[in-house]
Amino acid sequence: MHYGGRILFDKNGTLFVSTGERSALETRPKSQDLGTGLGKIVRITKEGKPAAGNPFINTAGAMPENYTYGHRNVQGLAIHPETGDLWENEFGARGGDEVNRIEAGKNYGWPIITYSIEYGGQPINNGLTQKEGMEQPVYYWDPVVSPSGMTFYSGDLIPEWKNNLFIGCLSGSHIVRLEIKDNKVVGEERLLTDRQDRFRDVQQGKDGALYAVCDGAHGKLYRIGKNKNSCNGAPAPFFVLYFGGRQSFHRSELCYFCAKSSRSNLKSQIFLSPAVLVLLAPILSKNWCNRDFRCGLLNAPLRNCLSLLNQPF
Ligand SMILES: [Ca+2]
Repeated sequence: MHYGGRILFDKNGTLFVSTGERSALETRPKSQDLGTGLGKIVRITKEGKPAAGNPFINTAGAMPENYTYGHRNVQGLAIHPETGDLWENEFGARGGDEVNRIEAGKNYGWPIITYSIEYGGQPINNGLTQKEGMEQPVYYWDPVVSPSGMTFYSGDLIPEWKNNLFIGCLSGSHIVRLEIKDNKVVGEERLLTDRQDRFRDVQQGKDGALYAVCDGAHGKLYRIGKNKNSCNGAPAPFFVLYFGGRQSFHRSELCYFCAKSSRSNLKSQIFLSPAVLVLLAPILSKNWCNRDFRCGLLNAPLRNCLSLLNQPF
């Protein structure tokens, strides 16, 4: 429980790594202890050394790798494409899942301040939510969504989503889209709420579409792109292709549908066998929806599809 474990390179090749506080009452206070690596975001070189300029390098007793502290379980890291700021999401306990903008050396409060309560219902630290010297979250959820991997959208395929933050959600079973202005969240939409999948990560592909992976016995890879044409009269619908199965297509289903957004206003939904869809793909791509529809996706094992993701290495 609560190992964090998200990693992200910045444009200089410096590595951010998130660590959890292990979810136990006795390890929880370590989030505030700069002498440990629990409940932190650390910043290191490719060789594993503390990165130059780290905020606690000259602090007695502090681990020089530490970059920020007071985190519970950071599952998402992403860099804003315009500001270059690092953002994160982390789990609260019951209530209080957070989105934070990360600044070097700052204390993000756990477990001194939080908008969550214990899973059993008791307050945490007498319900304290604010304290001087500790950062407030940019945004938080109550009830929780269990935020996981996330990315800012910087592609050209869906211009209206530029610089929006997309977060895969586990217990929430959807993808959150956050509109951000002046470092504040000004809008939230929940995508694919009707799929009932646990979204583990969402990343932008080289083609400008978003790709999301789900865990569970029927793990799926979703591709979310924009439909250039109107489908069934729906204005500017989005096109979603997904396939499921246990790392193969033997148990796959393919779903092909158009919707204005993630909401359950599906205009059409057709289930086809993979073989049939491969045959139809060139026709569908030309006449139906998406100029970037790729047959290759359908023939490739899941691991090859994942290699399409544009990981920032
Ligand atoms: Ca916090």
